[in-house]
Amino acid sequence: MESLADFGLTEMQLEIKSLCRRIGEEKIVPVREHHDETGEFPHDIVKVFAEAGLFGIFIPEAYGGMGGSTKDFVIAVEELCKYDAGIALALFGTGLGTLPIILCANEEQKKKYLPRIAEGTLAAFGLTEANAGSDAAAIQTTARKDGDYYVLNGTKQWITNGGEADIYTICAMTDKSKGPRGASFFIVEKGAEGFSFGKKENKMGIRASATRELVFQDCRVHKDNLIMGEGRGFIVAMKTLDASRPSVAAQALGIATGALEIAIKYSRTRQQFGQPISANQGLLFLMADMAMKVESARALVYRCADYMDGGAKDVSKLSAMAKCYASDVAMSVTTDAVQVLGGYGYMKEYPVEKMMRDAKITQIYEGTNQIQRDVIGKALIKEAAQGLF
Ligand code: COS
Repeated sequence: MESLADFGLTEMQLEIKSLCRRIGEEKIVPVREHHDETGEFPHDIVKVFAEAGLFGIFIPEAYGGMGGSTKDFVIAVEELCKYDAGIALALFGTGLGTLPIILCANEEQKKKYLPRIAEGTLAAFGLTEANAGSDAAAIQTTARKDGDYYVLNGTKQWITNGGEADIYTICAMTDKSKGPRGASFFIVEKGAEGFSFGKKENKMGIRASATRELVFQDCRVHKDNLIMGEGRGFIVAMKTLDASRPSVAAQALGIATGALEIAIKYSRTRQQFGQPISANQGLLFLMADMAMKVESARALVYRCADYMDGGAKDVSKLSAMAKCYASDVAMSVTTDAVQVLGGYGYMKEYPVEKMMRDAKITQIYEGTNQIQRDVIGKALIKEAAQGLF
């Protein structure tokens, strides 16, 4: 569905959109049910993403990428997620895993890792643990200095692209006594001694995506792979999440748009009482409300991307707003889409029930929507205290 506003998309963004639409229709739609049912990782589609250059969008030109903007990436993610948010997650989960390197790594680290990722090597972000989700500073994984190396011990949980990615950005405590100021970020490669993969999760939605434990048992990581310096890990994590939340917002927006399109098309063809069900005002108004929510979420997500692309540093509030609002919209719109399709909507014959399951995670990961509201609320109080309004 074309948005009422054109949002001033550039030539390049329109090209990205149509490329992703083609990949969605031709490559993703025929296999999405299979991946949803089996939970099999979509290696073939990842290759398609790589060949189309989609991994290069978020990598700066100097390191072999396209040097695309946040908005370029948001548009790609939105479009792909109209078709399957779990499959597309291989791509933007890599974006999340790469952000600590793009935003905070030194020149050597960038030169070593970013060109590989631009070509389609998967990356993953390892922060969460069994007892450290919203309370990100409570992580227990440790990194003990030993000569030129750090020795990592601990287990990361629910890691997107876990087991499939080759490059991992991992948060571990170099000094537990310092709380958030004792955390540090490391780049760890698959195959490193003492690094293995644990339980693979069986999920409600985004089932094509691999979500797995990462296990570190005396895993030695060279000090050259420390990002930014000891004690800066929490800052790396927060900067990364601020920058990546618009991608989750775009994922939610894509899911909502996909479900809305299916609901509208279905309502024109499904006949009851001798007329299409779209002739009933009850459903027509419901779809109008769904469309208003999607349109306003898109305006907020694009506004956030434009703000970030303008070089703004204080992005936490807007990025949290975009993620929180778009994901709440996705949950509500997909639930209503199932309602429009009625009994058919509840069956696997149409993908709206899958979209409803996929939407749920967007309210939970990369910071629950309760955490987003906390971030937004605290930012508002800070602005008031600074006399900004
Ligand atoms: N950017 C840069 N620095 C930030 C920051 C941000 N957005 N938010 C906090 N910080 C800094 C603070 O300035 C503070 O630094 P100093 O110690 O130098 O003063 C430090 O980080 C700790 O901040 P704070 O005390 O606010 O930390 P809290 O433990 O209260 O946590 C929240 C703050 C809840 C916002 C944070 O833990 C969070 O985002 N949690 C959700 C994590 C998440 O998204 N998990 C999902 C898994 S990852 S897919």
